[in-house]
Amino acid sequence: LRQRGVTLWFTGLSGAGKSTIACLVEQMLLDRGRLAYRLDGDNVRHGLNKNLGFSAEDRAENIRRIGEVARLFTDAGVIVLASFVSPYRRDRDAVRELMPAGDFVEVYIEVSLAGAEKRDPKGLYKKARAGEIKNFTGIDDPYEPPEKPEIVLQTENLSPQEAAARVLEHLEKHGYL
Ligand code: GGZ
Repeated sequence: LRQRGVTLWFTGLSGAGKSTIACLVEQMLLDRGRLAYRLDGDNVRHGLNKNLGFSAEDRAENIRRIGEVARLFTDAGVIVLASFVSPYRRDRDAVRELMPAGDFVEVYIEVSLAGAEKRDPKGLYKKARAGEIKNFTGIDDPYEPPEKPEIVLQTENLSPQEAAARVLEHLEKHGYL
C-alpha cells in the first residue's frame, strides 16, 4: 500500500504557534500510523542551511532548499510538516510550483504582531526592539501574508488542539488520510 505524501507548509510570524501546532499534528498522524516528519529551523538551520542568515537572499535560499527536501519526502509518501517564517510570498509560491497540484498545503498561522510580541517565547522581539537583532520579521523586516492559503488558523482565537484538529480535517477531506 503506497500512502500519499503531502507537504503542510506552516507560515507566520515568529511566536505565532507554527511549531506547537506542527508538533501536535505530527503526533496525531503518528498515532494513526502515518509517517510524518517535521522540518523546522532547529533541524535545518543548524545543518543543511547553516551557512544562511536572514537577509532576503538567504531566506529565499533557505526556503528553496527546504522546498526541494520537502518535495523528495512528499514523493516518498511522507507527510511533511514544514514550519518556517517564510515571509516572502514569492518564495512560498516557488515551493508550491515544485509539487504536484494539491500536494502543497499552505497553512497560514495568523496572529497579530502585538499578539506574537506579547508571547515572545524566546525574548527575540525584545532584542529586536532594542536593536540587538536586525532584520527581524514584523519589526524591521516584512511579512507578506498568503493570499490564498488552503488553511488559516488564528491562534489568538483557537487553542493549539483546535488548530491541529482543523489540519487533520483538511487532510481527511482531501483524501490524504
Ligand atoms: C525572523 C528570526 C530572525 C530574524 C532569528 N527574523 O521563533 P523562532 O526564532 O524559533 O523562529 C524564528 C526563526 C526563523 O527562521 P526561519 O528559517 O523560519 O526563517 S525564514 O523562513 O525567514 O528563512 C526566530 C529565529 O529563527 N530568528 N533571527 N531576523 N526570525
